[in-house]
Amino acid sequence: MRIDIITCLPELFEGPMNQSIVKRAQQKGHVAIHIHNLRDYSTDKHKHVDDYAFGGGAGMVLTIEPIDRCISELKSQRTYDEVIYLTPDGETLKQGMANHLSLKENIILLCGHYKGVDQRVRDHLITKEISIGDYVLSGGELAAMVLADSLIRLVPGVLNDESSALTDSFQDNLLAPPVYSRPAEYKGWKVPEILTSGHEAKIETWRHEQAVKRTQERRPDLLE
Ligand code: 6GU
Repeated sequence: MRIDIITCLPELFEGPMNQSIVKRAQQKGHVAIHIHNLRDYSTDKHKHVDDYAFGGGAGMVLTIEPIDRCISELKSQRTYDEVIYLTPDGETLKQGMANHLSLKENIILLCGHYKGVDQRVRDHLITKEISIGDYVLSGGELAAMVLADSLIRLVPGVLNDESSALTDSFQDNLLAPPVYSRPAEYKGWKVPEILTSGHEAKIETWRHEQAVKRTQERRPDLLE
């Protein structure tokens, strides 16, 4: 999978995209992440990528020209399955959407900023609009990283069997069951006996029961 990210703040991606699972996924060749600085596609001498909104009102708007130039250049090099705009008024990201998108070959993520982007970008260049939840972030960058991380861990080969994405919370509309590690007793706090019993089938049943219980208590909406 190849992910091209278009942003005015490329430095933000340096840390999160170069650690842990996402770093290893790139090193192993499962994913390639390319960050593009929108300013590099501006033609004016001050490298502006935003301007005042027609009709007035507070806040600057990302203009269509640099965005179109960047997306057109990328599209001339390969075919993209989706051109995604991260925006609070997009469709809310859920595990099902992540599963679906993780099967794509090439995607572009456009990070908005300021008061948003010229509507013509959304009407003519974007194929999908995604939000990561009902709250407002200062820009689409953190949302793009959240989306990218959620996709990358699902790409076959990225996770090993032990940390398989299939046992994650939400994967079957259930939250994950509690987990424990050594020591079996600490300050008198004991690990549930079943987990140290060695009965594999019983442990599986227990884990499923715990997952259902936790989901009923914390997220009953997932069971509806
Ligand atoms: Cl995608 N962008 C911004 N700016 N805020 C958000 C968001 C996206 N998703 C939730 N809040």
